[in-house]
Amino acid sequence: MLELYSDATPNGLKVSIALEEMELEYTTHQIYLGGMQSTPEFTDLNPNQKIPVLVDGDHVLTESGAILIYLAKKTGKFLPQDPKARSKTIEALMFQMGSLGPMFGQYLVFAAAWQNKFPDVTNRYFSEVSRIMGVLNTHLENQDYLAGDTYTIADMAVAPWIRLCTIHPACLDLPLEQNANLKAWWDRVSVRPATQRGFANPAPFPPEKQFEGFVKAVVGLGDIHPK
Ligand SMILES: N[C@@H](CCC(=O)N[C@@H](CS)C(=O)NCC(=O)O)C(=O)O
Repeated sequence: MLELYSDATPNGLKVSIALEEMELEYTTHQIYLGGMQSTPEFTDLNPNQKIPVLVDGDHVLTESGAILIYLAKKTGKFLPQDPKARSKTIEALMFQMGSLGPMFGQYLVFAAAWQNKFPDVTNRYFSEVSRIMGVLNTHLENQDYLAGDTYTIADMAVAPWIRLCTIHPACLDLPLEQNANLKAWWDRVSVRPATQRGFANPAPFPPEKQFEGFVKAVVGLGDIHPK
C-alpha cells in the first residue's frame, strides 16, 4: 500500500490526482503545515520538511515532480513511451516545477500570507504569474494538453495551481478568463472525475487553521522557522 504524506496544497494535490488517475490504492496522512512538517518523525521522511512525501514500501520519495514521474513509470500511465513525447511531457512538468510553482507560491506568500504588506513585491509576482499563464496559453494554441494530445502528469502538476484562480480570493484577479486556451484546458481537465477526487484529498483544514498553518510555514511569523 502506498502512503501519501500531504496537505490540500497544489504540490500535495498533484500527487493525489496522479494516484487517483492511475487507480492506485493509497493511504493519506494529512500533515498540518503549522508545525507537523518540522517534527523529528516527518523530518526523517523529508529532511527538507515539506510535503508531499510518498512511501512505497522501503522507498521514500520527496519532490512532487519526482513522485509523478515515479508513479507514471510504475504504472506505465500518463508518461508517453515515445522519447520525443516523453521529453515534451517532462519539459512541461519542469516548467511547472521551476517556473509556475515557485512564482505562484511567492505570489501567495506576499498577496495572502503577508496580506499585501509589500505591494511592489506582490505586483512583481502577480506580473510574473500572469506572464507564465500567457506562456501556457500560447503553448496550448494547437494542442489540447500541455504535452500534446493526451492528458499526462504535466497536466496533473499544473492543474492544482490554475485551480487557485477559480477558488482562492487572492488569485481571482489572475488572468485565467483572458487566456482562452488555458481556460479551455482548465475546463477540459477539471471535469475529469479522478482529477476531481484528487483535488478533494486531503480536504483542507477549516479555513482559519489552514491559513494559520500557511502563515507559520511561509512567513516565519510563527515559531516554526528560527529567525
Ligand atoms: N519542490 C517541492 C516543494 C514542496 C513545497 O513547497 N511544499 C509546501 C506545501 S505546497 C510545504 O510543505 N511547505 C511547508 C514549509 O515550507 O514549511 C515539491 O514540489 O515537492
